[in-house]
Amino acid sequence: MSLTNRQEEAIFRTLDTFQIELPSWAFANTGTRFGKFLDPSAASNIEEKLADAAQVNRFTGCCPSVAVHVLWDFPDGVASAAPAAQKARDLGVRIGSVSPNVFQDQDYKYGSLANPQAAIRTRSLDHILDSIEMARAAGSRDITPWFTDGSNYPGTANMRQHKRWFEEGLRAAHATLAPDQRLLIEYKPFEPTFYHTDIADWGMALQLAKSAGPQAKVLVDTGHHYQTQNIEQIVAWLLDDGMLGGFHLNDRRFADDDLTLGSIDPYQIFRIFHEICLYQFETGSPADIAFMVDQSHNLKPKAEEMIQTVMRAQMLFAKAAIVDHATLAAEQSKCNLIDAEECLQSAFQSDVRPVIEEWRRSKGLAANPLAAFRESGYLKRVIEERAGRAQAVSSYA
Ligand code: AFD
Ligand code: MN
Ligand code: MN
Repeated sequence: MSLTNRQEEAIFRTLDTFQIELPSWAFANTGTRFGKFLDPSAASNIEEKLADAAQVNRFTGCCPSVAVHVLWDFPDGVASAAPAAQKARDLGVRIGSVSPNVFQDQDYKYGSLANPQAAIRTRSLDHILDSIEMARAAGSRDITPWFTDGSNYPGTANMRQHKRWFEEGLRAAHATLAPDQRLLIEYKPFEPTFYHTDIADWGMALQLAKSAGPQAKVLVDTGHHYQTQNIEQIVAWLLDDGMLGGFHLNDRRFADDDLTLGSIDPYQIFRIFHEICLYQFETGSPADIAFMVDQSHNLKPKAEEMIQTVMRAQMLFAKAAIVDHATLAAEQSKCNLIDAEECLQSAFQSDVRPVIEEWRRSKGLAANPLAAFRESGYLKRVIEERAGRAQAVSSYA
């Protein structure tokens, strides 16, 4: 069934403003704890990551910013931030969210902001303050810390003390934010700690954000939930509270698998996007949400997988944009359960691809960004340029 004019206009309007941020780490060689298979096209420094991300933006038209990890992308700290930002601008993109890294150094073995040693708590706070400085130097708004603090065995950590250390540390970090910056607090139920994680769910992240200050919000990583959790309900509550800062988007089969968005459960992502479209319909104002991808791929070609992710995100958001909210509300008010569900499902089942392709043509973009990227020869060129640095490894890393 073809779409109505109203639906086509809704898709055009949505795609005109829908932007999604790419993670620098998705373009580099990553892997699992069982090792990694090196990709000859993989980027190995911020310049190459930005170049690859700029190609994804060139063909999709909706990825103007690149999320960075300070230890991996700003090796000289603040001194690296401005040159990286300039390189990004030269490529037609910009540096997006800045992730501190308080989980890799040996010092953080027993935690960062909640480490029993005050000196390490101070060290991790100083790193977060430096990251806020780097974000400012790069012209970035969002600082997105993810903490691995927690414990693996009962009795090995005082969970209330950890809570208080986090309240203290995040309040101190928030105090140094520039007026236009935000601190987006991410949560995750487990991994790499397995008995308790200090910021384990949306409630803890919400409470810590509210205690940190008015520029702190919650970051929802779609892979950071138990299998049966209703993520769209969490999104609805955070939206209603003005506390949803943004997303790390990915899909998962078992845990935080960081798979391609919509590859396992596209209906769930559609329902999340529907809550955002419904909020915007009911409030009449756009939700100020950062859509970021957080995926890392061991097997798929990196830039192609990013284009695939972006195309899927546009498709699922376009489906959410055509839900008939007035009819849905009317059916809900009369408890017409089947009609209400069918109203939502009919949007999800609609094939929005022809209209998206029309929107791309109207923007001077190729109707199929993946095909256009493949025809561009970029991948072949960078494989030649980056040759000689990667051999597949079969042993555990
Ligand atoms: C891992 C963590 C978390 C974090 C990301 C980037 O689980 O999602 O945001 O790495 O640091 O996926
Ligand atoms: Mn994440
Ligand atoms: Mn994750």
